[in-house]
Amino acid sequence: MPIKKISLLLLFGMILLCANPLMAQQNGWTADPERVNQLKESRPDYLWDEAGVPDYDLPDPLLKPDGSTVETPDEWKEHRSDILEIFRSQVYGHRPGQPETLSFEISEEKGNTMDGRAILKRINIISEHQGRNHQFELTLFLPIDAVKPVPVFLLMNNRGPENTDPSRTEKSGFWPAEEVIERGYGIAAIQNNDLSPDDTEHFHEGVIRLFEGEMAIDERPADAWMALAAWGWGASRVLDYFETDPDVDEQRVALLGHSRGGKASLWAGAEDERFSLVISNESGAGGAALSKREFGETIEAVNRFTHWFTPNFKEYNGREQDLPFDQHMLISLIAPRAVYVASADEDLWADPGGEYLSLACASPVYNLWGYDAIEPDNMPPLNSPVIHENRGYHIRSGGHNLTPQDWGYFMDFADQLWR
Ligand code: GTR
Repeated sequence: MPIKKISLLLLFGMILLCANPLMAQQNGWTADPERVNQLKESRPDYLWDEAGVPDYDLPDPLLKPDGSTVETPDEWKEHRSDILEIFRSQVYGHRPGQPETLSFEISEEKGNTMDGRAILKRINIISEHQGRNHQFELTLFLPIDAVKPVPVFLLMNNRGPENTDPSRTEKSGFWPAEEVIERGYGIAAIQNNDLSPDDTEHFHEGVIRLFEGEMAIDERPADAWMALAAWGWGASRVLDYFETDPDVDEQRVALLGHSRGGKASLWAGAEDERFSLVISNESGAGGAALSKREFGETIEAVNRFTHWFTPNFKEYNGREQDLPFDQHMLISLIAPRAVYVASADEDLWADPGGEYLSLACASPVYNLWGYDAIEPDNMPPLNSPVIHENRGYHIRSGGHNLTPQDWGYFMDFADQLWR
């Protein structure tokens, strides 16, 4: 869809409710002034100060092109597909569905790992399409003692595979499998690089080539699916597998990603409504953070990773205020399912304030089902998660990372949601 046409579609009305409320908040988290000053000095080309956030208006996610407002979950369904289409064409691209043939092969099964606490399954997820093949691996640990089928946390791993070591020789706080098993949940991981190498030159050499063949190298359309969408496509194929595994409760799967993985998990959660909980950890620009705040990483900055977003998204470099949508609408695509957004205090590049606001500003959509509003001017203090029924948020002290502390909060949220 051409950009002009969408502007007409969505620029009808704006909500001011969400414009710059963080300046007004009294008790919640605010950035450490020393860190702000440091960043202002070391990276003066970016915005680090709440006071510098431009006046911006956010499109009302409930406002329809004819000027009327969505009032019921039923009306939302149709409007939701229009919004989904905008994100497909402008930001993340159109991804395909299942390949012609999809099969699962258990490559290893151990009935007794982690000192007798877990079972391990390693599964090859195999695709065939137009004579081409692709294969990627799923690692899955399930607590032995838990009542089956069991809920599972699935990480889209954007770091090295040693972080999700199936042999448990290496252990990493990025994927604290033993702790998750201890809490009675299953834990799974896939490697983003297996689906689409996280590299400007080679990103098409995974599932994009499976579908597009050599065409995938050039002459791709301006709304082509790119790496972020390809990673999420893989997460959906994992759900296809979960539906066949009687030990896994496919109605209670949490999809989780950190940073670029968090951008991908939000998008995968929008594309595939089978994920009942979507978790974004420090996903920042092009993820949970509102673009129009222009705080920390901008659209132009995140587009230096040319293989993540569609060519169309590059048209918005330096033009945040012209966007006819913003990332709160991405979060609203997850409604009424559960969503959790997490930030870190020192990670101002990812704009914790903007991440919180996206979640808060998706409230009108959650209200359609009677869920309460998250107040935009009420960020919680450090290390104090807030849970609003099916939505959660925390800001952890420390830097850009996914840590056992974050996982602990996610599991506390899942306990409330699922138990
Ligand atoms: C940063 C990038 C972010 C984020 C991050 C990551 O350098 O600017 O958008 O995705 O990398 O994935 O670790």
